[in-house]
Order: sequence, then structure tokens, then C-alpha cells
Amino acid sequence: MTWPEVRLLARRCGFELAGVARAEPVRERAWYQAWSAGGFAGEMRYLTDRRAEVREDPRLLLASARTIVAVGKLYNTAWPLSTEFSDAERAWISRYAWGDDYHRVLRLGLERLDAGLRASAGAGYESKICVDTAPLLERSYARQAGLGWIGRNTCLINQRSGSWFFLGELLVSLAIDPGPEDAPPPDRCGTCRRCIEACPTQALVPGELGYTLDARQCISYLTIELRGEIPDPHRSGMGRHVFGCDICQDVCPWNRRASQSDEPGWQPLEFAPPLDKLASLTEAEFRAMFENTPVTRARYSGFLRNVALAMGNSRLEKFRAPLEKLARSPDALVAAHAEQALENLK
Ligand code: B12
Ligand code: SF4
Ligand code: SF4
Repeated sequence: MTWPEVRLLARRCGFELAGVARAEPVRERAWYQAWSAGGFAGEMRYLTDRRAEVREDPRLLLASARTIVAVGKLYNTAWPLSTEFSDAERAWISRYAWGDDYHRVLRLGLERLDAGLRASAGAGYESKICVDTAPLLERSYARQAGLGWIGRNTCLINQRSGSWFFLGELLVSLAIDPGPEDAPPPDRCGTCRRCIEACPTQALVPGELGYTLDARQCISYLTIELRGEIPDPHRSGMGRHVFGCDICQDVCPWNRRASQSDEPGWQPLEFAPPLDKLASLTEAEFRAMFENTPVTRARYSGFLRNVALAMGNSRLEKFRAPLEKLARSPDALVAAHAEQALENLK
């Protein structure tokens, strides 16, 4: 198969963006190792344990891999940006987590792509599907395949579509020569620094590494990945975010006319749900409400911890009663954050 045929097939499998890269080490692996050694990954051990070395070379994931087909799936919808929406009584769940879990949706599309390539390849074909969780430098290979450049907010940005897209990859044993568009596009951030200035927790840090995100300060990490207590200095900066954060993409000029997806699964279950509604969810109700969405990753305890902080950050007296209830929670993490949030209402 040739690169134009692969692109066409990817398009038919539901991917608006696609490109081809060689399954070889990329120069960014050195940045990754420096980032990880610098402690920027916080407690995300899956980034720093023995799997960090696998990121050195994609052939450690599939020994016969010769090509990486990198795909992007848009998830932007017509709903407002977090920077346009100022109702303090309502929670912000980040755009990527409003609807269906992207891991499943992308995997289904990649399985179709895999079947198409397998049918044309014949015997000896080997492949591996990666979506998010594999130790693969997804943004670097997608950049290599021409899907976009890595912006100062560290997101992959496409000149025409913006940055609201997920990434997935299909590692294949086929040798597919990259086409003229399958090359890293120029960095189009220019002199802009909007994302750095807008980040409420100063997570986008300057340094020798170039564009660096200190995950330990990023609201996305704090609300989703961090299991324990949220460090005090970052609590107020989190505002009403209860799952993830979109600010550094909301302010990006390349997202002003960002393409929208027609996938019904990305529509919000409930746009910006009221904080008191979230605070009253039982564990079973939490699971039912967010079933098959990325939100379950925060777990019930972490989610209520975030809701408590967001209610405190709102400073609204109407949240006193739900916060007092959370402060009596048998979960010490939730109770402690609710108690601190109550202090904010004084
Ligand atoms: C861990 C992780 C996180 C962490 C750390 C984020 C980070 N920036 O590293 C946290 C939890 C904070 C996070 C947040 C988010 N994430 Co995330 N995350 C990942 C994951 C699993 C690994 C990323 C990683 O390796 N980070 C470590 C850093 C060092 O690696 P990197 O970002 O790839 O950095 C490369 C470049 O920056 C480059 N580089 C570094 N310095 C320099 C300097 C120069 C000069 C150059 C040229 C290059 C360069 O080299 C690095 C190594 O390849 C990937 C999936 C994957 N397997 O790759 C998804 C992924 C990056 N996340 C994604 C998303 C959607 C998000 C959020 C938008 C979710 C949200 N709304 O809350 C936010 C965005 C926050 C942000 N500004 O990045 C998407 C990004 C899609 C896109 N268009 O970019 C991915 C690809 C998942 C997916 N499959 O779609 N994420
Ligand atoms: S996702 Fe939010 S907290 Fe993280 S770097 Fe972007 S603006 Fe900052
Ligand atoms: S806001 Fe500006 S600096 Fe940040 S990623 Fe977008 S274009 Fe680049």
C-alpha cells in the first residue's frame, strides 16, 4: 500500500488526520528522558518506570515494525470554551472527556484500519494498535508523520484543524514510504505566548528542554492523575475544574477556527454540570453517570476531592451545606479537602 492509499483508508475509518512515519527512534526521545529525569512527571510512574526505556524505540513494542501510521480524530464540538463560560455554580469537565471514552472509539477505528492493511498485505503482516496507554511518544511520531507541530502548550497543533484531536497509532511490519506531506510541519507558535500567560498554575515552564510542561503543576494532572492530596499552592488556581483543563488550548489562536467533529459520541452528557449535583452523587451514581467516559479515571474519591475544592474556590455560600456533608465523608481525602474548602466560604 502507498501513503495516499493509507490516508484514504484512514479517512474511511473515521480519522480526519493521518500520516506515515518510519518506526525508528526520534530525536525527542532525549527530551523525554530529560523530562522524566527532571521529575516533571510527578507520580505518573507509568512514565518513569521501565516503560520509559520502551519509548526509546517503537520496535521495542513490535519487533517487526517498519512503519507507524499516525492518526488524529477530532473531538471539538459547538459548545463554549472554558474561557467563555463563567457560571461559578457549575463544574468544568474538560472537552475531551464530555462523551464516549476515546480509547475505545479510536481503537475501533484502528481495528478497521488494521483489517484494511492486513487484507492488502498478505502473509507475514504484523501490527500493534496504540492509543494513549502504550509507551510510545505519540506526539513526536504524529509530528513526524506531518499531523502538526508541538506548540508551547506541548499539544500537537494542526494548521487547519487546531489541537482538539486525539492521537492513535498503528505500528505495522509493512514498509510504507512517507509521502511529501508526511514530514514535520514548521513550528507556527512564533512569538505568541498566550498559553504560558493563561495557565492558572504556571505549569508551562521555560527551560533547557524548550517547551516544557511541569505535570506536577498542571490542573489536568492534579484532577485526574494525582491520587492523594492536592498541594495547597495549586488549589486556588484550579478554579472550578473537576476533571482536566482546557485553558492552554482555549486561548490558542490556532483553535479560533478549529474544526468540529460530527461524531455524536463527543457531545456532552451534561454540559458543565452543577457542582452541588456532583457533590451529592453516590459512588454507584458516579459510575453510572460517567460510565464509558474518561471521567472514571479520576475515581470517585478523587472526583469528590476535586468537586469539594471547586465549591470552595467558588466562595458561594450556597455550597456550605453540601461541603459540610462532604466534610463528614468517611473518605479522609474528601473530608480534608471539604474542610479546607469551607474555610474559603468564611
Ligand atoms: C502523560 C500524559 C499527560 C500528562 C502530561 C502531559 C504532557 N504534556 O506531557 C497530563 C496528565 C498533564 C496530560 C494532560 C493532557 N493531555 Co495527555 N497524555 C499523556 C500521555 C499518556 C504521555 C505524554 C508524555 O509522554 N508526556 C511527557 C512529555 C515529555 O512528552 P510529550 O508531551 O510527548 O513531549 C514531547 C514533545 O513535547 C517534545 N519536546 C519536548 N521538549 C521539546 C523541545 C523542543 C524544542 C521540541 C521541538 C520538542 C520538544 O518531545 C517530547 C517527547 O516526545 C499522552 C499519550 C502518549 N502515549 O503519548 C497523552 C496525550 C499527550 N494527552 C492528550 C490530551 C488530549 C491531554 C489534555 C488536553 C487533556 C485535558 N484536557 O486535560 C491535557 C493537555 C495538557 C497539556 N498542555 O499537555 C493527547 C494530546 C493530543 C494532542 N493534540 O496533542 C495525548 C496524545 C493522548 C491521545 N492519545 O490523544 N497528559
Ligand atoms: S492544561 Fe491547564 S493547567 Fe495544564 S498547562 Fe494547560 S492551562 Fe496549564
Ligand atoms: S497559544 Fe500561542 S504559544 Fe501557545 S501553543 Fe498556541 S500558538 Fe503556540
